[in-house]
Amino acid sequence: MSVFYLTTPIYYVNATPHLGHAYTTIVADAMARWRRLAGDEVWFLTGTDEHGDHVAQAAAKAGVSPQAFTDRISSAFRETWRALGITNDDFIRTTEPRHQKVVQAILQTLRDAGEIYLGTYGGHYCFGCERFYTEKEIVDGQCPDHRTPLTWIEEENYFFRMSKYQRWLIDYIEGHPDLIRPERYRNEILGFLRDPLQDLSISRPRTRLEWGIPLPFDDRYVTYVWFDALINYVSALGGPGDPRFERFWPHAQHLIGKDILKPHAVYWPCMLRAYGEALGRGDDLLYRHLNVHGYWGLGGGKMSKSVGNVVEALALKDRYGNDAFRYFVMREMVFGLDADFSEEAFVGRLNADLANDLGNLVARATTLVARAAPAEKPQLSILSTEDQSVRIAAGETRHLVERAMSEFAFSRALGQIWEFIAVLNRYIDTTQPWALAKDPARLGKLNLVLVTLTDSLRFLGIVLQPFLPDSARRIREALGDERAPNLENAAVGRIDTIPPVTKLSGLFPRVEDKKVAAKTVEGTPAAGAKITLADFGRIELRVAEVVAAEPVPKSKKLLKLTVSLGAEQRTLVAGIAEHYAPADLVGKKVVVVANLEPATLMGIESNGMVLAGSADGKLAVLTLDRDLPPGATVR
Ligand code: ME8
Repeated sequence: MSVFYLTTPIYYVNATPHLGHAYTTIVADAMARWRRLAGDEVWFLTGTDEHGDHVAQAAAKAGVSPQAFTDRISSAFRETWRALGITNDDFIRTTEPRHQKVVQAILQTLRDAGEIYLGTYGGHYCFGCERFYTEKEIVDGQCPDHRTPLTWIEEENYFFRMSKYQRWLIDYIEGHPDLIRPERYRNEILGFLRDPLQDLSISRPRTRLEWGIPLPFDDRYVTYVWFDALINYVSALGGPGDPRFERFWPHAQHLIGKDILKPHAVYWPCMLRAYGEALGRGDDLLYRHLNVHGYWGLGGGKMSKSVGNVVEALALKDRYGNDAFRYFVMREMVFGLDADFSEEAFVGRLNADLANDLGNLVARATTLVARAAPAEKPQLSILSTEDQSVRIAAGETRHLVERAMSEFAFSRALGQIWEFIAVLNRYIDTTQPWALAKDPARLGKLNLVLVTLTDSLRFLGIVLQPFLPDSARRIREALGDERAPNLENAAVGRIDTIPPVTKLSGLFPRVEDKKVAAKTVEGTPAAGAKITLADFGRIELRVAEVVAAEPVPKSKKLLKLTVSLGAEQRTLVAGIAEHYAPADLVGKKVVVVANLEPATLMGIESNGMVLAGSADGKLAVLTLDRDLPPGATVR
């Protein structure tokens, strides 16, 4: 057993929770659950960052006091995490006395050690970012982030002697290759550290900002919000000397988005080093790992809080369920890289991976086992090669998932579990238990298949728990598996009897594409309403020749088509797989909408739409009744 301390960023309370916050918190939750499953002693912290200009301004705008405002938004975060089934052990707010006490103690220690001095600073300040920008960082005289004019501010402030740690920090990062991971972010920080590091201004005059933690040695100032916020990771454990701190801090791992890499990879290690030195603990206070993920975009654009749809994206959890939401975000984003969120991609995965692969497997397997109710005990000594290979695949899956999780590679971990699900679906197809059941001479064989399936579902009910907690629990319940889920039990080959099993179907109901389609075509006229010729003229219809066609993996309905429009070739995804074999389409001249916005379906970008008519379940693609060259206009 090992000890594990995991934190998320503490989120600003100037806006309500959205997809980005939810992603970080969900992966942190999956990781915390995974480590608990492995028997580790886990402490999982999240919380809210409540001081600073951002929040003071948002409260003023809302016409309420900062405290009332932060109380309200902080509760919204708590509520959202509760609704998402997040299993954090603590929730810290930076306005709590337990936090303020530790911040002030650290400030005093650093001041006494000569690490903090009073100096003058003049610079270009962005109120949105709450920071000064160097000449080099400014873009067209504006804040590179907000694209708003900067304000020149000159004032006396307290500074932390961060510059003196530059050499040490470079050496430390180089000596600890997995301190910052994935590697791209480590390289980014080492690149940044090639330029001279400045001292860090850690105070704000109260004349400008009241809403903060007063400096213990000069109450004309409050603490700079980043200096205050980073300390939450320590204050939530009570600070040095507290038994909880001494137990968990040596195993601290932070999880953040790439937007806040610099404070976590530069300011924070320097602060910890300075504090460690002042306490005579040297490098002992450094965190173990900084795990950095990429950014979610919406429909190819950058996601921003000012755009309401980031909040809407999170609302999809209510429409499709928590497990589906958790699955989608963890599977779709490769940890460390950026990803794009769309409802179409969400529904695509829900139907293909959850309803088809997992849902069907569970329904088929539980139906077979529940129906068979075998009286005889399976003879495990005569396992076939197929039965054996399922056991081996389970062992490998566990091993590969463990490896992926140790690297925070959530998407890869899920990919491995889904490969095992595919093995099981194939196992059912090959062994055909329904046929074995009809042949009294082969009941022994049937029992082996059933015990293998039951055991495999027990395995899935455990390894899926961190990712799909509700569904995993339902699987374990259907199998009457009352053991506490833990990785030790996650193996196939542990049971030699078939327990009574309850049929479990509809774990993930399919979402009819129509529902999504209905949503995405909002704004189009109702059926029967008239449109003008100009309306029709906005649609660019062209003749296209199909040059290649292939099925889209894991989709029953979709075909990937490569079409020629004369001067250019395009990829289209068409929902016609149930009506046409790919080979029948190649060489056909069809009609496509050529100016449709691109859409990503099952990970493939579709640039256009093939016209087809349908009636009574029959579908026909529109073709030409005499030849025209590809690219010809249709009107
Ligand atoms: O920065 N994609 O708080 P914050 C992925 N209070 N993750 C995203 C995201 C996106 N588009 N948008 C936000 C702060 N996040 C400070 C942190 S920590 C001591 C202080 C997630 O409310 C991601 O985890 O702006 C990012 O790092 C965090 O929300 C920023 O949250």
